[in-house]
Amino acid sequence: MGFNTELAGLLDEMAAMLELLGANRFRVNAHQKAARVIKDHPTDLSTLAEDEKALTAIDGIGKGMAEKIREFASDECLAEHDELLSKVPAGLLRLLRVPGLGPKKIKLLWEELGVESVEDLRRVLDDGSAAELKGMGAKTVENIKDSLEFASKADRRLPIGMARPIAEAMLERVRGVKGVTRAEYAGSLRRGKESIGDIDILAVAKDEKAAQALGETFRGGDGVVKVLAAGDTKSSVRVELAAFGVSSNRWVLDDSDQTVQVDLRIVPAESWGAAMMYFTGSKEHNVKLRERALARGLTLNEYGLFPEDDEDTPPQQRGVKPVAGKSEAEVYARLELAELPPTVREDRGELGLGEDGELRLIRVEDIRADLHTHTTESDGRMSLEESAAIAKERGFHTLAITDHSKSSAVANGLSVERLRKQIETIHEADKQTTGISLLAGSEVDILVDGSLDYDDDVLAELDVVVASPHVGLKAKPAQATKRLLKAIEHPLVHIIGHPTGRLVERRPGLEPAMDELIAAAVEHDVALEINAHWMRLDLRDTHVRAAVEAGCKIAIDCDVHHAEDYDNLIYGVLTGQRGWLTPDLCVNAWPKKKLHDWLSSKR
Ligand code: DGT
Ligand code: CA
Ligand code: CA
Ligand code: ZN
Repeated sequence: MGFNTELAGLLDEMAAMLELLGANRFRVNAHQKAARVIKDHPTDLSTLAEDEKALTAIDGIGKGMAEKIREFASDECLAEHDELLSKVPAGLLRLLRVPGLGPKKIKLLWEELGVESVEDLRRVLDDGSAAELKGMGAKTVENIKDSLEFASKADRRLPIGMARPIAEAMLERVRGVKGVTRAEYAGSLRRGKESIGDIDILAVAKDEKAAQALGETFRGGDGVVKVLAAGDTKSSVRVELAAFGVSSNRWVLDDSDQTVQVDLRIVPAESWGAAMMYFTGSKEHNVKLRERALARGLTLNEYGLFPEDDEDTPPQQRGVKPVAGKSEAEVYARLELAELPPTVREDRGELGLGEDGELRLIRVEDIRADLHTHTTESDGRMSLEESAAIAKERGFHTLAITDHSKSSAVANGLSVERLRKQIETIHEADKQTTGISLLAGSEVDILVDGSLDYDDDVLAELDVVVASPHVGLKAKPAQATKRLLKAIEHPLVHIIGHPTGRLVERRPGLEPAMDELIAAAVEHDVALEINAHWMRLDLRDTHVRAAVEAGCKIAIDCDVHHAEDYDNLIYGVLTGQRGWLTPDLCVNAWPKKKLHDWLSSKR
């Protein structure tokens, strides 16, 4: 684990412990915010540890937090964290992972009933003492019992590529119910996050009867293994991944853990926009919107944007007419904001987006080239011709074949001799093919010392060089930085493929000083890749954002091995959008001539 991730984890724990100990809200929030900012920061903050000015310049980091960063960098621990740990039983931290059980309830259970572990919790739920606590009640107890049953599985997140097909299938069921006029998914999935905690679906039903039928269909469908909630407007189930043809064997550590939660909320048609905004989140983005509404004398909730007043009963319950709420566009417009795409709603400064005119982030239909694909020559499953046919069908003007290099023995990497033959074959095929340009490339291994797997005279014969790390992915950050910098500085390299080698929810990969890599990539005119495969998404969103801010070129490539890998493009594009990527910086979105000119400028 890298410095940022580790420190963010400690700060999150501190926030929870502070809350359990009854510290003031402000302190709790400050720790949560700092954890989030640090986790998302593209640079390894230990490199800035002694530079208080640079640290405090980061939004969400004050003097106190800068000192903690320095302390963690020098001592590898935080005295305050240790001190808190001595006051809070360790078991309470585990209880925080039980869905529906926040610090408030845990505090109550701890103080009133001495609950300090999952076992204690089970006992007080079963013997009825929990239900007698003020603010608990039988229903809450039932909910916690249910959650507890799945608690061990609850902190696992599903990669977006596994969650999305399930959401699409559930949507299809929901839309098939008579009287359902509208249904979409919201939540982190709509925001295009790399991994998904649960799937959130919103629907509109034309009357009560339709709503009831909808609930029944949703809860009774194939693959539903557990119903967690069955209310008039909200249902919640767990579904089995396998029932949706989603194979999880490589992802799930625990064999029993093969399910994901799906929430359905039925919302009024006139609140559709407000509800989509609320349940799309992120929570932090919504907080910013509510503040903005208040500053304009308005109040925003999941039912709409209302004129503000100081009554206790929510406006929608008093028949107050909203000023906006039917569509997201209407709500954003009334708040004097551009209609922000879900992918940027993360409270990373997005309210300023589109202020000065058109907001134009990268889209799937902008992509006209793939520059990182494999064929049967190495570990791909398609021939050059098969792959070219698909690329052409997609309207691409260029396809580069980049099979593995000689060191990748497991991937049947090409010897120099085989590569030279392949270059000839590809150039010949290019002459025979109309409608698409075929380029001869290679995905060259970046060896552990940063040198490349072919000699320069061979590399110079290639139209495209993608240089990627495949082994030695546990190297220390400083070594990783050095290694990748060397590849970026190589004059024959066009693109750095999956720069960190991480796998979503499975392998952290390298943690180089991303800002140094980005600066070098700008200087040497190298593009950094967003590998669009949902198991990689590497660069990740926060890296893309830093790269875009520096004006670094980005490549979005599918790393095609199978025909269906072309369909992963959407995940790369969503990640690009989350990094505010515009088409002008994305080499795959360039017209053919511009792309080919750039490629040949390195020959
Ligand atoms: P996930 O499921 O962990 O990947 O992340 P999300 O963002 O899908 O979160 P989820 O499923 O808990 O809730 C969906 C959205 O609903 C969330 O992004 C914001 C909204 N929301 C849910 N609960 C709350 C809440 O207690 N307060 C506020 N302000 N918003 C909430
Ligand atoms: Ca969710
Ligand atoms: Ca949810
Ligand atoms: Zn590859």
